[in-house]
Amino acid sequence: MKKGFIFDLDGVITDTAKFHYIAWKDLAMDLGITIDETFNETLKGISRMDSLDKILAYGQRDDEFSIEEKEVLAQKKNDAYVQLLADLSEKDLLPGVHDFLVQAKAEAIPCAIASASKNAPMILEKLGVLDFFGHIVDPETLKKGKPDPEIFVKAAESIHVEPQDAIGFEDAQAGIDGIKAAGMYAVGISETEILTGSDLQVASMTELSVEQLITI
Ligand code: G16
Ligand code: MG
Repeated sequence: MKKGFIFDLDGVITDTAKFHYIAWKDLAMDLGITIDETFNETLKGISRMDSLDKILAYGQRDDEFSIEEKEVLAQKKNDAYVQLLADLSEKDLLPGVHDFLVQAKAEAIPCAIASASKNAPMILEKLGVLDFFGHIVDPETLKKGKPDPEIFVKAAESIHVEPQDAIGFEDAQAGIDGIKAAGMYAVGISETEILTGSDLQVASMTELSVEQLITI
């Protein structure tokens, strides 16, 4: 029997990758670096500063900026990103998510968020689903990002569920690797990518039933 659910945000609950992409692409362009959608795939699930480092390395400008200058660049990207989220609402939930959260609540299964995004609380509020989550792990408290299991272990602790009794939901390979390293059951959600090591993969949450999953 499974007793708790742990969700990634971007790519599982909503698709904010397209907004991250616009904001990073504009910032990169200001720095004379051109990124495309294929490169953007490598930024999914990666923290803000690690994403900036990857972009600077890609443009061979990684040795040119001090930590303070990089903080300014990361802040500039985030300001643009947050502006792009202004109209985010319930209509931006990915298919099947709302129904799944309602089912989990009906079965009294606690839910937590394990996202690298510092904007997660604001995004969940705009999506109208904040109240479904018992806890949102603060990424500032982490020593290591995904694929390290730390964020998933913390999420399980926060809802008082043992890792082996938890199910993690992820759209990125680094996330699936983190869930498995934490000793949890991993559900991969992607229609385009094969998520290696996931215990179950679906194209969208519409294919999932809480009643069936908790008996695993
Ligand atoms: C998300 C995105 C990443 C982003 C990260 C940090 O991760 O996939 O592209 O860089 O959050 O976001 P922020 O700049 O808002 O703190 P996840 O873990 O929800 O897939
Ligand atoms: Mg994700």
